[in-house]
Amino acid sequence: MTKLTRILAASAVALTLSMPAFAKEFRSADVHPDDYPTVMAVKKMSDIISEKTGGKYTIKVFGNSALGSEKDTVEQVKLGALDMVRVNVAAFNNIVPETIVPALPFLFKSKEHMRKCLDGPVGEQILAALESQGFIGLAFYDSGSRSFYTTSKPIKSVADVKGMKLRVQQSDMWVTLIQSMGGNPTPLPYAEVYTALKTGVVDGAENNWPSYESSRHYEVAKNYSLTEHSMSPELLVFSKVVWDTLGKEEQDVIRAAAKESVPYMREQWDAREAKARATVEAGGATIISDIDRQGFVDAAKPVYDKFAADPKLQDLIKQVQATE
Ligand code: GTR
Repeated sequence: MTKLTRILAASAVALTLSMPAFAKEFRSADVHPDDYPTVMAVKKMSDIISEKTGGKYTIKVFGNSALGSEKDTVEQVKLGALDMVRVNVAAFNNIVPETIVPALPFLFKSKEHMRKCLDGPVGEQILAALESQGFIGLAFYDSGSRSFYTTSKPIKSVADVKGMKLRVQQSDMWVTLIQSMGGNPTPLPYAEVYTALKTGVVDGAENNWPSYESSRHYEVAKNYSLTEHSMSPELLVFSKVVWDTLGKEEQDVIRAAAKESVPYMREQWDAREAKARATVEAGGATIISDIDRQGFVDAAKPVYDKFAADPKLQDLIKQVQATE
């Protein structure tokens, strides 16, 4: 044996001893960059899982839509080609009707109300409903309130929405919401919105502070109208195909780690919301807070009639309304 082969052999032994017998890195997708609260939270979840399994399991997050749009990655998770995904509930609206409930316009009274509902039985029922479609619902993350932003004419009342081309997430509920306000909805993947705004394919879009900021949409659509029309939360799901290959103990560790990442996510979220608002204001965005809110509430009613008439969804809505 030469000196080099002796060194190589010794390091191979050392490596084998320091690694668990079998290591698995789950792959998870996100449309946001590395420093966004949803991505940071899944990385936190990875640390928790790694610690609890002695390094046997970890999660690698592929951010920035690297694995495709939310719609694409949800399909990959269904097939088991991808282990996990963090998306907005909108990506599940057409697949699992229960996920429409927390996205309904003007449903939650406040951030605290939304958190309480999603942390309790309402949240559990929605997560459980995902299973029949091939998904394990692990947790909800915050997504703040969504508001409209436009490239030219600012939105102050429903009348302003009339005839406007507005980008929405790829969900029928969102398409109907914009139609009911008199606008022309354009469903597009998140990664395509910046160019659509810049080239005039759409006149505006809608999102929360951190997305408006991190996507740089504020640079091209400078009028941010505080309509706060939906608190559509984020969802963390695992592939049932992959889940069924895991033992009960491993499943419990994953579930618990997802839940444990929620308070961490919320801390990051609250800080990021404030920071994002300051960044867009400093970057030249105009915040319009003088809004005819009741007009938007009234215009959104047809969405409830069309998407929430099912008794199962009615029951969930009643539970939300009964939550103090
Ligand atoms: C963000 C959300 C993303 C995506 C995006 C969108 O607020 O975090 O998951 O849904 O909105 O509008 O497409």
